[in-house]
Order: sequence, then C-alpha cells, then structure tokens
Amino acid sequence: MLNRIIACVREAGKIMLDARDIAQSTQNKQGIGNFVTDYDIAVQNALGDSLRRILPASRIIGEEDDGHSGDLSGDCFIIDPIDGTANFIRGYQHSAISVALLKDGRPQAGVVYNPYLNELFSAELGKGAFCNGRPISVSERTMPEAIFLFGASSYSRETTDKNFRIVRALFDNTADCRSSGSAALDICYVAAGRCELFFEMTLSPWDYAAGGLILSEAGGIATDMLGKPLSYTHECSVLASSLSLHEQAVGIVKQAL
Ligand code: 2AM
Ligand code: CA
Repeated sequence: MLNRIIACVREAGKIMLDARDIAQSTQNKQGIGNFVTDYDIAVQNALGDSLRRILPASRIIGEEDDGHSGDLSGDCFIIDPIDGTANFIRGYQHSAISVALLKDGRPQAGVVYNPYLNELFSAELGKGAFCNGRPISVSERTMPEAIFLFGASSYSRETTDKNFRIVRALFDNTADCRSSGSAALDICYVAAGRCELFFEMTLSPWDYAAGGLILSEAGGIATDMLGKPLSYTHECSVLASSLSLHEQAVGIVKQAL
C-alpha cells in the first residue's frame, strides 16, 4: 500500500517541478497570506484520480476541496496538494505534497514529498519512518541544544500575540529557531532529527496528518499545544517533538499562555 501511495505522490510531484508562470495562476483565498494556484488544484486532482485507483471506496479530503463533512469512517486520504503554497509561488523551493491514509480516523500511512530536494518522507503504522527509503529517527538533543521550528499562522492574526508569546518562551529555552513556511516539512525535519521541536497555533489536518504519523514512527510525538491528541476533522494547534522533550515543551507553552 505505502509503495503505491509513494508512486502516486512522486508522479504528482512532477506537476510542481514543471510549473511555470506560477504568479499568474494564483488566487487569494480567505485571509491574509492564504493563496491557491492552478497547480494546487492540478496536483490535488491528479492525486485524487491516482489514489482512488488504489482504494476505490476511499474518501478523499483535500485542502482545495469545498468542505469536509467530518466523516472519517472507513479509508480516507487526507491530502495537501502543496504545503507551503506561498513558498511555491515565490520560487522559494521549500514545499511538499502531503498524503495521509486514515482508517476509521486513525493514520495508517503518511507520505511527505519535497520534489525540489527529491526528499520523500514516509511511514506506515508500526513499521518505522523513512526518508528516501532510509530509516530516520528523532534527535537526542536536550532542550537547551534544541532548534525549534514554527509557523506564525499569518492567516489568523487574532492569535498573533499568543503565538509569539509561546514562540518567545520556546526561544528562551532553546538554542535557536527557524520558520520556513511548510508545516508538513517542519514536522518531518523533527522526525529526521534535523530540528527538535515544531509549533504552530492554527493548522488544518492536511498540514499535519501525514507528518504526524511519520514523526511518531520516528520516535516522536505530535499533539496540540496542550498535549492533547490532534484533531483530524478540525483545525488545531500542533506541538511536535521527540518523546523526551514533549512534556517539557507542553509545560513551556502552558506557562506562556
Ligand atoms: P499551505 O501552504 O498548504 O497553505 C505556514 O505557516 C503553514 O501554515 C503552511 O503549512 C501552510 O500550508 C499553513 N497554512 C496556510 N494557510 C492556512 C490556513 N488558512 N489554515 C491552516 N493552515 C494554513
Ligand atoms: Ca496547501
């Protein structure tokens, strides 16, 4: 199953690599800094077709769909056709396709693919996490040694004060921080031990469903910022880290609230 999903995702990645005149194909969605391009739609449609051929009875929930009924019964693919759309539009070359397969609401497989670096992160429940087929695991760095990644949730400005209070608190307890515009890749970078923590105030299931499974299979954990399980039907905050740092990270966040 995982290999068939990977083949679909790699094929769809060619649409991103072949994209031209992206700015001309861009429309604003609701909120500041929230965009969609014709390529987001093209990747989503291509994935919808190819994934449905693998599991014809599956439900497909994508970022560029009209809505999400909240029904996660049976097999369900949650897709972000391009995570890091703003990067994609600007030629920043740090974006990914994210596909998760859930069974009755629980993630079974996840794939996150950055076609620019040809890096494909993948995991299947209980079978470990991989980058281009090689096993990955979270780092053993301590909190003072940690680099944390964060998203500013620029599209929901009512949470900006709270978001940056938490970012400040994390910064005071760690070595450094980065913000690079793709939550899916950020979570995979924690899974691969490149960085130790990821935090964002408001994300949607397609941003983290695949990355969350890849991280847990790599020895980490992704929860909301209070340490509660992630929602796969609604937006929520995400706090992702190695298992050893997670309790401490939740404590830092709670103190900052
Ligand atoms: P996107 O590029 O697929 O939209 C950057 O902070 C992260 O937030 C990216 O993963 C981005 O995903 C995501 N993001 C952007 N707009 C969003 C929105 N309105 N709701 C939830 N997540 C969003
Ligand atoms: Ca997207």
